[in-house]
Amino acid sequence: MPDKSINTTCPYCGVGCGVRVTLDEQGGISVSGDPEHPSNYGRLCSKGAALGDTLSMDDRLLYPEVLGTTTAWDDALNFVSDQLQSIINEHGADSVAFYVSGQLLTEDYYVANKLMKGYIGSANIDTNSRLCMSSVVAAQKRAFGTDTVPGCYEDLERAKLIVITGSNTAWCHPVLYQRIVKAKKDNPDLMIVVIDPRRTSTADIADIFLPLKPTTDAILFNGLLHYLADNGEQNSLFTSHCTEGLDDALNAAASADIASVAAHCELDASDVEAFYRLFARTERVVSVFSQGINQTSSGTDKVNSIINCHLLTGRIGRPGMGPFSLTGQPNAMGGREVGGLANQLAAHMDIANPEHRATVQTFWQSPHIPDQDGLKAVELFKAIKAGQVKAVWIMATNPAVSMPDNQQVREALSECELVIVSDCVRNTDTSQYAHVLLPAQTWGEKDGTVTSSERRISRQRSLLPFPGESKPDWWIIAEVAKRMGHAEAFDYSEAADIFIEFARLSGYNNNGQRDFDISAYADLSYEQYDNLQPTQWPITSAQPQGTARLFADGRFFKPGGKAQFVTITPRPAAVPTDDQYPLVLNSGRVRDHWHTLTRTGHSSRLSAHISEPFVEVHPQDATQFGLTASALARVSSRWGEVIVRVNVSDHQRPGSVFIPMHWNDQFTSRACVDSLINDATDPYSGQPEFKHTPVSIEVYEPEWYGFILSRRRLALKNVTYWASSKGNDYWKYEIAGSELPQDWASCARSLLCSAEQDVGWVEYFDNAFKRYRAARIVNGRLESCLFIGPDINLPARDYLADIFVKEELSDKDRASLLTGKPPGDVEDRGKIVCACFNVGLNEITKAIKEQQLVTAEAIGKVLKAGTNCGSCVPELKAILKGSS
Ligand SMILES: Nc1nc2c(c(=O)[nH]1)N[C@H]1C(S)=C(S)[C@@H](COP(=O)(O)OP(=O)(O)OC[C@H]3O[C@@H](n4cnc5c(=O)[nH]c(N)nc54)[C@H](O)[C@@H]3O)O[C@H]1N2
Ligand SMILES: Nc1nc2c(c(=O)[nH]1)N[C@H]1C(S)=C(S)[C@@H](COP(=O)(O)OP(=O)(O)OC[C@H]3O[C@@H](n4cnc5c(=O)[nH]c(N)nc54)[C@H](O)[C@@H]3O)O[C@H]1N2
Ligand code: SF4
Ligand SMILES: [Mo]
Repeated sequence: MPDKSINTTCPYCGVGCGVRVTLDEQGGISVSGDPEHPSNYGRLCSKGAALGDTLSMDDRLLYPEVLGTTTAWDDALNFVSDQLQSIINEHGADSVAFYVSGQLLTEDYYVANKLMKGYIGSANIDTNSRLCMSSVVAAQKRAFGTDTVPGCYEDLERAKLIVITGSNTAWCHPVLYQRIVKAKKDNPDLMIVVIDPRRTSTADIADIFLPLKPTTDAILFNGLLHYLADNGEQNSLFTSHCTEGLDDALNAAASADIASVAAHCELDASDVEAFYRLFARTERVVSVFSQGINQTSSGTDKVNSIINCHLLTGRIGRPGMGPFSLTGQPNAMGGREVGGLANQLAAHMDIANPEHRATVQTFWQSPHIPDQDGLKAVELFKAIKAGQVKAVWIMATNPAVSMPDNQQVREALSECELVIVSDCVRNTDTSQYAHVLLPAQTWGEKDGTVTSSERRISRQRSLLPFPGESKPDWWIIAEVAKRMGHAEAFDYSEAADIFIEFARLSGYNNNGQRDFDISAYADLSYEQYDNLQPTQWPITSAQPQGTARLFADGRFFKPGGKAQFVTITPRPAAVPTDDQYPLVLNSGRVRDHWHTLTRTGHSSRLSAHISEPFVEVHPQDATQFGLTASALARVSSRWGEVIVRVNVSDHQRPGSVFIPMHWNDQFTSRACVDSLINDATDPYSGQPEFKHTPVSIEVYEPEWYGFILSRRRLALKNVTYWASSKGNDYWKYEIAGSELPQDWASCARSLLCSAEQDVGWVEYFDNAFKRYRAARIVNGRLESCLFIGPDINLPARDYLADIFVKEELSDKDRASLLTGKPPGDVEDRGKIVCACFNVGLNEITKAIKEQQLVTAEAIGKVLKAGTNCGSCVPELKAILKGSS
């Protein structure tokens, strides 16, 4: 069999990169960027490049389980449909709910929404996009009358100014960041403004960096609106013909002069003015934004404050300009298209609109269509806790980790009568609460479509045979629907059937009233669906090649066709800091991990960059709270507490700390940041305030520190802190304990092996200095090792990784296991910076020093670091700065 190449789409972020997967004769797989895909033209970031590593993951959910027992599909599906139906019969349709995800494919999402809204007859389907994009949805609908991103990626290359607000593009949308970096290289006049309380890697390319006080963005953009109007930048032709509400919006911004903005946002007035001047004099400006804007309790207003500035200047719908919401998940946009939120109907129609309700119901010929919004995510879990919602079906999301105040979510799930979880992974924090587990196919197996941040619909294609009895999500939902008595409406044999039905609905009764229209696909054959090329909606008979930009004609989708200025009165965060909780907790992502680690946590390559949860604090705060780098800290809020490693960095604002969102109970003892996060939400969108919770911080001082490397995954006892990460041939555990054990030898045995495996030990004790080292060598190979000490000064971990690879240990290796020092001829690589080529910090600093390297390119030439996906280039530059 010759090599076979399949084009598909990356399952991680909303950039939606095209991926080319080559399967060789031996069943091997290689992954590269699809050079023809218009999202990435061949590029991939570290996560996309490592997709091959996550294909044969451990811990897959392979068979349905009901009440803890593996069952046949038929029994599991009958159980689910019977239970749902009996709860509905007894308590009504609103007593059941679906909680779904922007990681479902459009086809899965459409079927879930159809079952809940049209056939069960409730609007209780909400999605993790509530946590992610809902403020943008609400804001775009307020401004444009439709949830539409007007522009496209090419605008980033055609812009003269890119304003990046609340987006760590370098780490979260890395391929777009690379496109911006290239655009700036090609056109040094391209100016970049980065607005973020933290100095992230994205700020590396900023001409102006504004580290504003958290949550004050609406003040900054109200000030910009005022400045633009004052300085004659209003596009009067556009505002008078194409917009409404300008006067009120301007009145509300009247007091936002530069001095007061600078004072409120805690910025230098000269920097604010420089930003305003640049925006005023640059016609082609794109305003990119993401969760720093969306995830606050005033997120919807913040988005509108940005859009207002584009409406005032008429900078929308034309090349190189416009507000640009970056979508988070691979199908955050597709989910909105099919009406996956509790206040929407399919194909961009609204529950609140009677004509839309009639259109959808008639098209579906369904028994029901809700006329009231369903419960939004945070309300939904509260309603479960209150016993109002008695059954929930969770698909492709991990709410026990990712919801704010997740302790409440866990309690709600533990008290819920029926919890059904469809996932591809067996053990997640959420699956612990499931009565029914349904094994879903995942990326590489499933087949369908996703829509990227620029409205581009791309195919995810199946490449591999699926493992065990896993099934596509749409199939699982349709089978339950059939058993609930709706066989005809859910009679799909392929994903294509669903997509075609959806395409027909998008054109049904449309007549140009809804911009989401993909009716050109209404009559696709299976073959055409298979070959679908990445295309931006609307895709109609008039524009079968798709549409790069909307609103160029100044026509919007509000009644009367005009865009709406929204009057913005900036609001502070819902819960202010106080003496007890004086610091602002900010949370978000790291470069190489994806959300709750269910996939990237199993890749050693992706775990090398940052392998442990941390809290990042400014040096000033570190001094004030007595924290030292690499020690452990307890961070507490009114909602919970975590124990995490301390990073000290002047990239933080004083008074603010940052903890990543990824770590959870499968990987750590107590580091789930959402246990700290308040559950305040935005009043328009229901999106939670993940970026602002008051916290306190204190040193966490255990009696001992240590780490373990082990070939097997361990269930650790007798430690108060642990954080695990995947290495090449082992799992690494950073550990700490609050009590010294009576006897280290027996403690080590209880940590590392069962009684019958108790062989092969070599050990070293130094009781006076509370040091203990041990290794188990089985059949000549290192099976596990454990290093304990009284403080954080433990041996380097990285050289030990190389010992794990060896089939036979040398005397030197054995000695080094007990001395805790690399064998004389081995150097410690240091913390991994480049995940693609496994290049560590020590190697980089050494090369910089010895070879007098002054650019990231030069480091790349010598060590290859940064030359594949480029995601580490901002860090290489930071290292260069630090070593100059
Ligand atoms: N590596 C990686 N990439 C991802 C993901 C992942 O898990 N890992 N997830 C994907 C998903 S679903 C999403 S939604 C996106 C998110 O992408 P981003 O929104 O870029 O990522 P975050 O890290 O959540 O937050 C962005 C920035 O907002 C800043 N911020 C906090 N408060 C404020 C504020 O008040 N004002 C301003 N202006 N900024 C503020 C934070 O400091 C942070 O740097 O990433 C996508 N891409
Ligand atoms: N503190 C804090 N919390 C946050 C955020 C933050 O910035 N700060 N960001 C929020 C945002 S923007 C988001 S998007 C959420 C993300 O949070 P989640 O959606 O909870 O995170 P994931 O780990 O992506 O969960 C996806 C789940 O689906 C499974 N899965 C993968 N593929 C498939 C499939 O094909 N089918 C099925 N059925 N299952 C599959 C995975 O194994 C995993 O269990 O987190 C939110 N929570
Ligand atoms: S930027 Fe990276 S994670 Fe996002 S779609 Fe592209 S390859 Fe995937
Ligand atoms: Mo997201």
